[in-house]
Amino acid sequence: MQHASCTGRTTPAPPLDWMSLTEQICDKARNLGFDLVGIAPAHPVPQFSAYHSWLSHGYHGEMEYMARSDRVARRKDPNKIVPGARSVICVGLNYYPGALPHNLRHDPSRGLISNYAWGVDYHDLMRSRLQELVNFAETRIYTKTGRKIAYRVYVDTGPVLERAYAVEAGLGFIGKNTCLIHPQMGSWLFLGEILLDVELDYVSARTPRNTDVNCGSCRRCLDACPTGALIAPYVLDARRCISYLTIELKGPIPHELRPLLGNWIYGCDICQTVCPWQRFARPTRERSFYAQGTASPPSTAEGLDRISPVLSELVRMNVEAFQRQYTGTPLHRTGRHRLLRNALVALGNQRSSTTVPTLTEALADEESLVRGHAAWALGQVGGQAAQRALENVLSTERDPYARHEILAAIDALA
Ligand code: B12
Ligand code: SF4
Ligand code: SF4
Repeated sequence: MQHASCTGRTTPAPPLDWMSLTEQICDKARNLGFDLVGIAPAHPVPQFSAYHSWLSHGYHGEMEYMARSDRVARRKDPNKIVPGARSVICVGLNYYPGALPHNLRHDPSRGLISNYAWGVDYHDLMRSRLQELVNFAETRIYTKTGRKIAYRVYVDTGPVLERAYAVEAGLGFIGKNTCLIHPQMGSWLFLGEILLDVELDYVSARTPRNTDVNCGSCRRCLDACPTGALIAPYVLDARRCISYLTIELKGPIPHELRPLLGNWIYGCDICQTVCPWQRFARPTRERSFYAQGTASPPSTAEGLDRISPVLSELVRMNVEAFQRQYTGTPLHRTGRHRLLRNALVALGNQRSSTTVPTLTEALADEESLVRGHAAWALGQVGGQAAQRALENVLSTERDPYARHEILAAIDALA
């Protein structure tokens, strides 16, 4: 296995002890199961201006945490997070759980869930391992110097441009799909960091192995994105991205984008699946990233139903069933109502009259978001039964949003 770590120094060599400490940290990270590890100086990254421009165009949509001024300042300068920050230990963890069997991948009656979400939620898993890594470093530094260190551990949710630091640490390059790609592993990688106020032996981001490779003239991801969210190479308008629409967006999914979602109900893998660098991807050693009860490739019926659920069964799921099925996985974050919202869009896109009874039931759901999307789906399916179901609930529906959807669907059928 290739590690983008502990090679090719560009900064003046620090004292020998720190060099060996760096090597020990890298070894420990690998022993903890991380596939990639590297160290970047805790300087502002050159990509900060790209992030700034991204915000100024409003591409972050409703992700206000991306634009809060205190967060922006921290993304610009890690010293605002850890005063005196000198190093960023960056790790990558392969999450590839194998491919979905072909018949399920192409079955429109089932929903598609991004492969990063098939198993356990990566946030806690990676954070606790990074904590173990920093405990290890802290003990060694304290033994050598008697000094306590200041640090922060982040996985995804912190105010850090994770991909940019991963590049600086030599973990890979940024593709036109905006993902961090490792030339020997592809991009099915989670990232995490430790910011600390200790100057380690920085691993060069610019090792020959990683700078000689990039996307070249390829643009498969841009051409394959169903919603046109990759508006230019390296620029993603999150407001159009299926991942944002199905996971981050709290309210209704914009009408004009619903037909473009196909049967994706949680996240989207298209711009990565089409990428030629993914031919190097190998299934992860981390068993907990496989769907419960499955091996790679996923095999048991229970596991398959969880990662590729039958849509009409999913929209009948009550809160208890949702908790049973998805607690501990990333899907739990969206809550039942948003997962059902997404599934109803997928059912609308399926346009099958066999789904009318299920959609009619969903018109009585306790959540107006669900009722509204059920109405839209009935409008897409069409036919007399769908029309009758919509007209029947119009007199009793009191929620303004759901009423609006019902009226729009009736109009569409007229
Ligand atoms: C907000 C967010 C999203 C948003 C916006 C994504 C985006 N591309 O901006 C949404 C909800 C859409 C999203 C989707 C996904 N996300 Co997300 N997301 C984040 C988050 C929290 C912040 C990303 C961010 O800062 N965006 C702002 C843009 C401007 O920054 P950027 O994405 O880093 O883009 C850089 C490049 O574009 C580069 N750049 C810009 N111009 C140019 C020009 C050139 C020539 C070059 C070389 C580079 C370059 O500079 C930018 C700044 O660093 C990070 C975690 C974190 N704290 O960083 C995870 C993160 C990026 N997401 C991750 C994942 C796994 C996903 C999904 C795959 C999940 C899924 N399957 O649905 C998709 C992938 C979609 C995609 N193509 O990006 C991983 C990515 C791992 C990797 N290998 O890259 C991260 C790092 C989380 C983690 N800790 O593992 N995500
Ligand atoms: S995740 Fe899907 S919708 Fe988002 S940019 Fe990639 S292909 Fe487009
Ligand atoms: S699909 Fe092509 S353009 Fe897109 S990230 Fe992969 S190599 Fe780059």
